[in-house]
Amino acid sequence: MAGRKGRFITLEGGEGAGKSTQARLLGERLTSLGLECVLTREPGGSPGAERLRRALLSGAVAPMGQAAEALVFSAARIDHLDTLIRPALARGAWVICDRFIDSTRAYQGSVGRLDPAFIRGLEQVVVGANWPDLTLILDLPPEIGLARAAVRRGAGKADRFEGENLAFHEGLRRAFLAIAAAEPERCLAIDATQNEDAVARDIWTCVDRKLRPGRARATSAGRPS
Ligand code: Z5A
Repeated sequence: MAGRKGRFITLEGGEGAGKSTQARLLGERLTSLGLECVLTREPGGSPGAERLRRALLSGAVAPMGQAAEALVFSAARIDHLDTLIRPALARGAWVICDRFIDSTRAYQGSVGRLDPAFIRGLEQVVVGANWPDLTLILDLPPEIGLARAAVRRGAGKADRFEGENLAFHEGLRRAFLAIAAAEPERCLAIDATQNEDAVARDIWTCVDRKLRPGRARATSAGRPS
């Protein structure tokens, strides 16, 4: 992307896979190297997109159909890219985003059965040149992820997606693994059944090998201010 000095990392996977936990741990590690790190999420991440998140997760958009839902996720993404992600990358920050465009491919595309040409069109229009440098797909059997999410939720109500059946979540797992297999340069599947520390270690190995954050720090420290 023109004017991009920072790095863009996304975390993807099913419900309760540990994306938010690992985004936080990775952010702490990058910050400890002296890098500016922006932690964000989708749907949401900017005030406008957070308003659309509430509508999407409440289930208010679902009756309008899969295509309408994909368009609302896209509207949220446009605002998020315009107001948060692109400016952060332009000033050299490392952006870590909990879910991004691959969630649209998996949820609305593969499982929602939207026409792949429609999904590709959204990717071109909404994401354009702003593809992640690295996408980490946290993989685990959906029963484990749903059980983790249920413990965390306690007596709270399941949202629009948490309430779907096991076959839906198994389809998602296959969809994310297919994305990882199709785009090995950008994506890596991580075994998310391990404990938090072991998952964080695998993620760091991958980030270090591909994006060399230590070298980025040395380069920016040597740059004239
Ligand atoms: N969606 C879509 O359809 N299309 C799109 O384009 C986009 C999204 C962008 C957003 O939900 C929903 O929107 C999402 C897809 C859809 N649907 N769902 N379901 P969300 O943001 O509210 O929820 P989520 O993205 O699924 O994340 P989550 O449920 O918050 O899970 P997580 O971030 O992967 O996990 P976590 O919060 O880090 O951990 C969950 C619990 O497990 C917690 O208590 C942790 O302490 C525990 N945990 C974490 N790691 C471990 C390990 N390694 N071992 C044991 N326990 C662990």
